[in-house]
Amino acid sequence: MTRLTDLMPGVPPIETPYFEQLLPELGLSPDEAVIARTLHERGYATIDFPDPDIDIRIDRIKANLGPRFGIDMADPTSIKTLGSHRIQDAWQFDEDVRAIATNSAIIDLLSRLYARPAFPFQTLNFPVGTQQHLHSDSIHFSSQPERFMCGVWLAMEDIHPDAGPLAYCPGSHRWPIISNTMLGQPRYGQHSQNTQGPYEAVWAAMVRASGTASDTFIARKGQALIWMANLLHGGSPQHDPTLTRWSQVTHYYFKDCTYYTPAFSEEPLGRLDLRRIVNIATGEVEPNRLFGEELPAPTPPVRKRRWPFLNRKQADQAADLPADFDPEIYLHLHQDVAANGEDAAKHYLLHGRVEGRRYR
Ligand SMILES: O=C(O)CCC(=O)C(=O)O
Ligand SMILES: [Fe+2]
Repeated sequence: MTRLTDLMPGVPPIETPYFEQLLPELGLSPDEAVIARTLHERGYATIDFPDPDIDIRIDRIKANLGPRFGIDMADPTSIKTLGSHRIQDAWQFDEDVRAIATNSAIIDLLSRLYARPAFPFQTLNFPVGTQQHLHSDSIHFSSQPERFMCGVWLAMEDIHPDAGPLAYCPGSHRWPIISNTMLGQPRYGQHSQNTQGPYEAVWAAMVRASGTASDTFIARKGQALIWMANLLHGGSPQHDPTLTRWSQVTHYYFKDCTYYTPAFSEEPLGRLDLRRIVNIATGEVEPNRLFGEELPAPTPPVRKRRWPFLNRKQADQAADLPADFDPEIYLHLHQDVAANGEDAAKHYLLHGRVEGRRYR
């Protein structure tokens, strides 16, 4: 008999309408089945991060990344919200960030929940709350087939309710994935600073219409929350600016998909803003695949046009500039770069990012 899991390999088992019936096929322990059911029904699940060394890792990460944020962590009365608020892909220079992202128990669990091998592709480290608008990651990094993406948010300290805890809207993973087609806005190739701005009013309207109250994750240090591709989440307002809210988010994709940014795509016209995804566990690029066929690698022209100072190889390897990157602030923060008369964006793309330099 055909396994239910094989009926639609292009839908994650935990997102299928016949989830309960296929659950026994996933090879989960009773505890894992509870996680699967919670994900299916609510779009998120909390776990204790499965790493006996997690406390030591957290201490080392804070010691390594702390000074890069330009925040006075030692003084409990200092304002923590003024400095830089995130470091993307610190796994490139911090072994503990990388170890958390590549935790084998997490990868193994996700791989069984999604019936495809999972791999981490991006890390974000935050010392304070993000106060980000409720959003779905689906517009930033999605896949074809869709929904093969999830986030794992790790609390790196006990989270205070006034520190702007992670917020999320239970059940919203089942709401429509909003696309440019729905919004009637062509946006292919138009990378803008405000990627998710055009979608925020729609998400807010859906939340109001559903009557769903968002919840916050008042986590203990070492607890983690898994969110599914389309779950609305964000950072709640930080009421006490002297508090920190240390966390690490790792985003995972699954093998044999096409990885792209829907915010800058027009899917029905075949215009996908393909991503060049590096698997953190192997350091290798994961090819974009669909129906077993490999799609051509994303062409650098968009990047080359945006950054004419990069040669082809550099443009291929460069990540995106952070949406809130401001060249003036960057040069102000890094007098050595300014003194050499270097271009701020070029320096950041080629060196600053990997060195974990602040940019705001
Ligand atoms: O930590 C937060 O406040 C939200 C982070 C987030 O939205 C993300 O990493 O996708
Ligand atoms: Fe997000």
